[in-house]
Amino acid sequence: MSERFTFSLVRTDGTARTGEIRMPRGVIRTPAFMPVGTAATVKAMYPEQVKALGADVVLGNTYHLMLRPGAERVAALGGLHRFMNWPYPILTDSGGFQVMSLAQLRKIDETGVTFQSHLDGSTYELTPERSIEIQGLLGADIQMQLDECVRLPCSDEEAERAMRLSLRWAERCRVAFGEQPERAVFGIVQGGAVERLRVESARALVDMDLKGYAVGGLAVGEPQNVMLRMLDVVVPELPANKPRYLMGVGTPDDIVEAVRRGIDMFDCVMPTRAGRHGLAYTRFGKVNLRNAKHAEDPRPLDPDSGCVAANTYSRAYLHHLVKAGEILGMMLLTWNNLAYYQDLMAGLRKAIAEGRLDDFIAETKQGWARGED
Ligand code: PRF
Repeated sequence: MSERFTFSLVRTDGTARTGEIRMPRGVIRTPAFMPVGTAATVKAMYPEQVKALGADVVLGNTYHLMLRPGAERVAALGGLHRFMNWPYPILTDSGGFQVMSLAQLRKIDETGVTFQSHLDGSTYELTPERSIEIQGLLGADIQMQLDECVRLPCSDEEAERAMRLSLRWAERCRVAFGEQPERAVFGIVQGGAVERLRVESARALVDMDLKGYAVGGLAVGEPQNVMLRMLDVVVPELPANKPRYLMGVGTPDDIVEAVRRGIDMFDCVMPTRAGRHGLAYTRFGKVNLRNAKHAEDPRPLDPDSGCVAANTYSRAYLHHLVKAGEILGMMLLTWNNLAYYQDLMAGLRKAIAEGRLDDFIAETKQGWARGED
């Protein structure tokens, strides 16, 4: 049974939309949050658990997997889906962003980026063509163009140089990807915090007729209002009939505000990383389980959650596990956090379908502000 990669809108509510991305390995209900599975694992979670929470897609990383265990080895073992026992859609990031944040001795030029592995110092080269080749070897259903993301704040000249390089790399990725009806390669809008650069980047990518568009280079040090202003400028340039992905975002508040502005897909390490550092996301805001005030608190994180990690275990027990550095503490808090993020996305999809997104967001924010003590 082969099915082409398609996106269909189910309903809109203002600028926000809910829809479905279809491909042979499954359907992604949007707006979607993609748990991050950098090294072929969503850290501290079983794949079965990730799926049961309602995640339709996970993210993998070209950079990490090319270094270890290596893309050719994963391909020889039947691809990333089989390797990690996640038979559903996988999106892979292209590697450029991770090279810039993790690798040593990076050199970026027209050809691509050369860098030394953060694992053993050996030298690698990542070109747009090699990035697409690796993502193909992994078997990623949605592949990302190689791009250059600059940290903010930066000069307009620097933002423009990186944006134009990213456009040339987008075209090389499009050619390298070729015709693959069952899969997609997405372009990435860059341009720093400069509105005219963002518009130019979006228009040039739209001219390439890619199957989806990401907004990159945001949530890299700028205040939230700057990020949201860039979305207000970029989203109207993107075609309504293709998915839009805001990369590396974000907090629950960032997500609801981006959904309001028409973003369909998100990924972020926040729920998984925070879970390994004693932080729980709940309907009533963040709870730091390291805090001594939880030591004798018999209440669960959220008795009304459908997630066992949230509705069963006491805060006192979670506090103990975190203080004792027990693995189960990380597992339960990661589980709770991904459940919270997936429930939030389900709530957003339902609210859009019912035409009451603004009310849903207002109620959600009231819960965060209320706290619970
Ligand atoms: N480009 C790529 N991956 C990314 C980003 C980007 O700009 C970001 C920025 N928030 C996160 N992940 N390729």
